[in-house]
Amino acid sequence: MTGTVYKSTGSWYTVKSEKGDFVECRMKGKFRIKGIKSTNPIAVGDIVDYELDETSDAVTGTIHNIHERKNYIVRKSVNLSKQIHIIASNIDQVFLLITIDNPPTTTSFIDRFLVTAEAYGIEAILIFNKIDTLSDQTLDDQLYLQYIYSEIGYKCLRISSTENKGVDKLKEMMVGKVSMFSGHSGVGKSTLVNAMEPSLHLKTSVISEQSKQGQHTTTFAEMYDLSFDARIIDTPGIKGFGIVDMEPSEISGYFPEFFKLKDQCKFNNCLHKEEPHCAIKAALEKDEIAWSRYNSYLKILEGDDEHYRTDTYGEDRAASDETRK
Ligand SMILES: Nc1nc2c(ncn2[C@@H]2O[C@H](COP(=O)(O)OP(=O)(O)OP(=O)(O)O)[C@@H](O)[C@H]2O)c(=O)[nH]1
Ligand SMILES: [Mg+2]
Ligand SMILES: [Zn+2]
Repeated sequence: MTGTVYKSTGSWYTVKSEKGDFVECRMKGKFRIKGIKSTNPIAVGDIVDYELDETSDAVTGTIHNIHERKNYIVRKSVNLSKQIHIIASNIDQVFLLITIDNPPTTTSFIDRFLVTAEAYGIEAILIFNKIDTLSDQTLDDQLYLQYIYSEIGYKCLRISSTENKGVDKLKEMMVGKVSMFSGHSGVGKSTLVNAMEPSLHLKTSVISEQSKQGQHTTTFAEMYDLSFDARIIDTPGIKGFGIVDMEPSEISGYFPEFFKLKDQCKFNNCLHKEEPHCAIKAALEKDEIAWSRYNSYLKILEGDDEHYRTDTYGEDRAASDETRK
């Protein structure tokens, strides 16, 4: 039988069959997909072949094959530094939820996310959430960010999940597709899913007054069918996105506004650092490229990934426990 993985908790996978019922499945043995070293062999969104177990009273199944993934999005694993964690697969578009100060989302985080999505060929859309909370200052910051990213060509939405503003436009963009919500803990991913489909009652938590951080309320990625012919994958908050195995020369290709100019650099292997007659640096001086984007580029080039070391939450722990067995 064939089905789609809707939830994965490390050792059990909730699979939706083609008929529409849900079966709890385990994985047969230890099979790995060639070329991917991940802490989780099966991810939400995977299409799998499974058999129903004959022995158990409850209806359970065993997965024996994973269909080839159209795409997938990963981050570096915390505990096993060389490994990656597949957040979800077979997605049509990914929405990054951004809040300006509750919690703060940095441009470096946004840009790593966008580079990851570009590298995996998944359309990324930015959602500025909690627009109801903006002050004069943070409104300026929000509009400036929106300006930078729309100029590059990224679609941007302004939403208040709690006041239901901008939600209808988002729903329109989701019809007929599998979408994923991503962003830091506390930006309102689950709240936004609830705003679109109140009957789901997903668990949400207020962010800490003191640290201005979320509380990692959602601990496993999970897919939901929505009533308007759309599917959404809600994911746990993330501190950093893994830039996995990227050659230095490749990185600027994932910054669309750099990519457009790079043929004009004097050297065709220009890394846009100290090289003379660099079109990207010239554009930067003319304010045609944002400094924040250039700084993110340099950080990725240097392989600076301090973000990941402090990133811990349930999904990773469960997945690596499984790996150790
Ligand atoms: N004022 C305001 N508050 C919001 C909005 N969206 C979410 N919140 C609040 O932000 C807090 C965090 O929301 P969650 O939905 O739990 O955040 P999350 O992104 O799912 O967090 P994790 O599951 O931890 O990754 C809750 O108290 C929400 O009520 C919004 O648009 N405006
Ligand atoms: Mg959540
Ligand atoms: Zn250059």
